[in-house]
Amino acid sequence: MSRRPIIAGNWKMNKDINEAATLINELKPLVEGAEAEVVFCPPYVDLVEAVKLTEGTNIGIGAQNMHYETSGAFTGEIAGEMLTAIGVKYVVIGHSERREYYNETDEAVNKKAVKALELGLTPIVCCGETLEEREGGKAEAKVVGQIKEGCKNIDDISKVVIAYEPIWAIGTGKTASKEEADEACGWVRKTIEEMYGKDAAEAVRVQYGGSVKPANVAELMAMPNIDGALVGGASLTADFAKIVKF
Ligand code: G2H
Repeated sequence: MSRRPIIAGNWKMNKDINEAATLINELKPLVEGAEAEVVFCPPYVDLVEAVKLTEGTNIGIGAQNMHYETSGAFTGEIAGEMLTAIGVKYVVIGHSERREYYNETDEAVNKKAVKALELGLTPIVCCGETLEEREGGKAEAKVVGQIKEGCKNIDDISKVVIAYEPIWAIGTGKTASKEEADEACGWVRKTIEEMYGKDAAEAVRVQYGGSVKPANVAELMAMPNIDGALVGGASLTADFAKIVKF
C-alpha cells in the first residue's frame, strides 16, 4: 500500500502573530503543489490567523496540544472543540517536551488521541526514547510501551499519524541514522500490527522527528517505514519548503 507522505512543522513556542503571518505568506507559494501533505503547527495564539491565511491552499493547520475534556475548570487549557471551531485540522499529542515538562502520561495521550479522532482532528501522536534508554538497550521497549498505551481503543488507527522522535536527536543537531530511524518506525508499525492487524499497520503513517533538515530529509524519506517528518527548528524559516518538497 502506498502511504502519502506527511511533513509537519512543529513551531513550538516560536513566532508571534506578525512573524507567523510573514512566514506563512513566504511559504505558501513555495510549498504549493507538494506531493506530501503539508501541516504547520504554530502556537495557539496564531491559529486563527494561520487558518485564515492558508484557506484554499495545500497547507493544513495543527495545534501543538489539546485537552481531552470539552470544557471546564482547566485553567490555561484548550479543548479540541475549540480547535475544530476555528478550522484547525491536526493536533500534536504527547510531544516529548510535554511529557517531560508538563508530566503528560501515556494515559493522557490516549485520551487526547481518542478525543481528537472523535472530533475529526488528525492526531500526530509522538513517541520516542531518551539517550539513557537507547544506550541501555531499552529503546524498543519504551517505544512499544508508549504505542500500546497511547494508541489503544482507537476505532480507525489509519487516521492517526505517529511521530517517532528519539529525545536525544531533538533540537540537538544529532539525527538518528536513517537505519536507526527506520528500525524504530518499524517497531511502531509492528506494534500497530499486533494491536490492529496487518492492513492497519500498512495504512498508518509514521513520521520521523529530530533535527530533520533539508540536507537529511530525502535519505530519511527513502526508508521503507518512514512516511514523513515532524520538523522543529528547520520549520521556522522558508527553508522548510525544501523539506516539504524533498
Ligand atoms: C522534535 C522536532 C520537532 P527539531 O521535537 O517535533 O524538533 O526538528 O528541532 O529536533
